[in-house]
Amino acid sequence: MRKIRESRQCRSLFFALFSFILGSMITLNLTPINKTCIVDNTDKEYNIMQNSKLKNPELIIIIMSAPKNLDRRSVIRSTWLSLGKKTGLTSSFKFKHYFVLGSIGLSNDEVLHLSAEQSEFSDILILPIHDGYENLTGKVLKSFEWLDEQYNYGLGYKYVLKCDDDSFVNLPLLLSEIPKMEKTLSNSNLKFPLNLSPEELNQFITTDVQMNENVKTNFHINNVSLYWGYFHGNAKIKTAGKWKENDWITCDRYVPYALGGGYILSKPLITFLANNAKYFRTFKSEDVSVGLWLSPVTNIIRIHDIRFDTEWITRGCKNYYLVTHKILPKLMKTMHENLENNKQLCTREEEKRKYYLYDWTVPPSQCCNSVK
Ligand SMILES: *[C@@H]1O[C@H](CO)[C@@H](O)[C@H](O)[C@H]1NC(C)=O
Ligand SMILES: CC(=O)N[C@H]1CO[C@H](CO)[C@@H](O)[C@@H]1O
Repeated sequence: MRKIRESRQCRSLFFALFSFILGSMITLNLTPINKTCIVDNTDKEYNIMQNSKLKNPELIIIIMSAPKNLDRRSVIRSTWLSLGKKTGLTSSFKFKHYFVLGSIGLSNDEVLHLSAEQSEFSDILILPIHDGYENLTGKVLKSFEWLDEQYNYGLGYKYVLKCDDDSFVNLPLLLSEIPKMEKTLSNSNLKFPLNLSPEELNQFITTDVQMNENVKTNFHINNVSLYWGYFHGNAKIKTAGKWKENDWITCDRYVPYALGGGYILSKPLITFLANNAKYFRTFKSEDVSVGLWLSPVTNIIRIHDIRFDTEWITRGCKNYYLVTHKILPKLMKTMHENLENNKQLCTREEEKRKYYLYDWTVPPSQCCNSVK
């Protein structure tokens, strides 16, 4: 009797998993939820891009989510993603998004709900890892590995934006700002500080260039990678709480990193991270980890941009924001309406926290004082 029940459970689980797969998302093994039912899908050709009409988006957006956060995903789909899609129709700069979840340890109920969500939207990247804060870094790294692998199966892209399911991305603006930034950098001839055009970019960004001589003398924007977000250079090591780091021995502070509410990486950086994934130490904070992992990489331009409101708490609201973090669903709806009706993000611009323009000419300990 017991056995029969088990095998039935097994079968229904299998069907759930199967519809998951039909939902067209799985490339790696969907590691079994129950050890007795192993679904081993090692066929790399079986990948989610085969059902995709959009083969080569310029930008991939990965949104870290959690199985239970359906409401957040729904609001994001109906707000900033929907705006982005409208813009994408006319823009030559295309994007594609994935919500990223871990599949191990999900309850049957969660699997069923996710299967339904997946078959409706086909936009969930399900990774064979435990979902949760303890391994957010592993989850981000695994996403990079997956993205790198997919590149060879038709998912071409130039940039990846990593954000969270409480980040609001002003996609219409971002989709035009990325090519603009490329152009600005191209035209700069690497004379830094940048002789920026459009001029007003100066008030938003500061940059640092690490480049080999041969690339410098024959500069082409395609030869360099961008690491773009809101940087921190003198952050203290967390010694308590959810983000406590037990094993940080690198130095007295974290090394410069772009804050996790949203940052952009060029494709070669994704490849570098994916190729070396097994050698990296994973720290509690994924953004801190990415900063460390990328610290020795050359041919890279770090762009500190105050239009990334990506700290642990929002700095307020400015219409120039490209990404704003720690935004609740209700406010997302308001921002969406504002953008639709007034082409402006904020109901009222406000500044709750000061920002700084990162100073790349001084040691990191003095990077971030120039509060405006
Ligand atoms: C964390 O995620 C990585 C995937 O990048 C995985 O290999 C590792 O086993 C995970 N660790 C834990 C404790 O779940
Ligand atoms: C050093 C290097 O890789 N230079 C390349 C930069 O990009 C241009 C255009 O894509 C190439 O022609 C160069 O060889």
